Amino acid sequence: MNYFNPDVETMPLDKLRRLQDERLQKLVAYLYERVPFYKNQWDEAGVRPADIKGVKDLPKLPFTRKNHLRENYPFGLFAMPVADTIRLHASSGTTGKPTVVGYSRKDIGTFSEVVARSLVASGCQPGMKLQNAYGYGLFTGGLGMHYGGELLGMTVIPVSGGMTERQLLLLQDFRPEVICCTPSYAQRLSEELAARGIGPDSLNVHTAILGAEPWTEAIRAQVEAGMGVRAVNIYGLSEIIGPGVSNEDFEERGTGSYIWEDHFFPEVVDKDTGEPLPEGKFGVLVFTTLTKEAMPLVRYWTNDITNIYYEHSEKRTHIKMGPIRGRADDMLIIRGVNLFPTQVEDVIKDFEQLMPSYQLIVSREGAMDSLAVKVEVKDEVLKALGRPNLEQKPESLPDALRYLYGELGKKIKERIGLTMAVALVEPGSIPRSEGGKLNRVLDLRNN
Ligand code: DLL
Repeated sequence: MNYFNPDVETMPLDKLRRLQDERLQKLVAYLYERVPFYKNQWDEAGVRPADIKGVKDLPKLPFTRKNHLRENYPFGLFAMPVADTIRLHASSGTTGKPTVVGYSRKDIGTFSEVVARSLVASGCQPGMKLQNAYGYGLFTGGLGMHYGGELLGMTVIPVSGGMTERQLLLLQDFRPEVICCTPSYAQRLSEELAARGIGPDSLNVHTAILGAEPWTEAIRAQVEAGMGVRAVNIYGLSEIIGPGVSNEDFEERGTGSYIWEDHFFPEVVDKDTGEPLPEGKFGVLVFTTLTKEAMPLVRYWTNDITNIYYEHSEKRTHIKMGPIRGRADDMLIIRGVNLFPTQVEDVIKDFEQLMPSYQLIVSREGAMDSLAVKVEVKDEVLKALGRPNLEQKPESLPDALRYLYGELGKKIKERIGLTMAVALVEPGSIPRSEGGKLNRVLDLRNN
């Protein structure tokens, strides 16, 4: 099958717009009646539900932000009694209380369908086995992919995250065609396969569906070669539903992920002013859930930075989003320069001697923030140089590595505008994913 829901996925845009407009009108009336938070917020902004005729009127409504969820913890934004929901999930915030989301039976149906659409876009078919290495539990990744896989008619292997030995055993013995996990964990698995001399040809897996954290083309190349797969992006967030808000098509890899916009209406807005930005421009991604019942969100400020465009949407009519450049709240401000970790990753990927594994270390000396990047040198490069000890001073290293030190620092300065201390390290020495999301920034400033 080419599509899980061909009618919707290829619906002409004018028809799709009408569907979104109708759904949005119903949604605002529903929320105004049921959720005091929205009533108060919209009254204050002087907007009545009747003013919202369609998605073009969305900018009249205020944003909903993470702190609104926190202030209404745990169930204050629910639009139905908790007793009528059939599942709760939560995402662990970096600080304090988790963000809680609830699902009605219809919401779980929607969740399963958008994941099933995402799986087909990724290249899955009924009958294939899916090794699900996203964590099961309050995190939406595990159960979200599980239900979508079952709906599609795949055979789901609910292994959950981590447990590398077991993942490798199942990959070899159960011979799944598809695996899903975080990109950092797929990197880890690729490296473990290589370390054990398990060639990707000896496995049956041809597709890896990666998401839950930012990743890059360099990581795609590493995982595709290391596991012998096509690596496809899946994006989502708990507040909106979980995984399956958008997904790449396996034949259009690298051109963006289709947003299932009949359910999740996207906008991209300026991160400082909140003004809607024209198609293609980078800003904060904002979603309105058009069909959710238990906890719909209107203009939810995701904090994720990306762009959206209809260009390159060949197989479906829905809009695409580019890769997430970073989160507005992950943005480091170092000596006045805004920096997303992925910008450093972009520089690193231009050096074929380096692995796409890196760590940024932020520290403070006196009043000055300082930044260092640790990056791994490829094993074959070190081997060719007779395995120099990387702990010695850069000046005493072989020319090729001294040159690398200099060039990397120079390119970072040129492209990002920051001076960064560089440390080249042995492959495997930077922390790897234990199965979940990996944090590539070590911020020592508050210690
Ligand atoms: O990470 C849902 C998910 C599970 C998506 C499995 C994909 C696969 P949360 O834990 O609420 O939900 O985290 C959501 O993770 O706002 C992004 O910052 C980031 N994120 C998710 N997918 C991607 C991706 C799940 N493909 C937050 N690329 C989001 C970049 C991603 N960042």
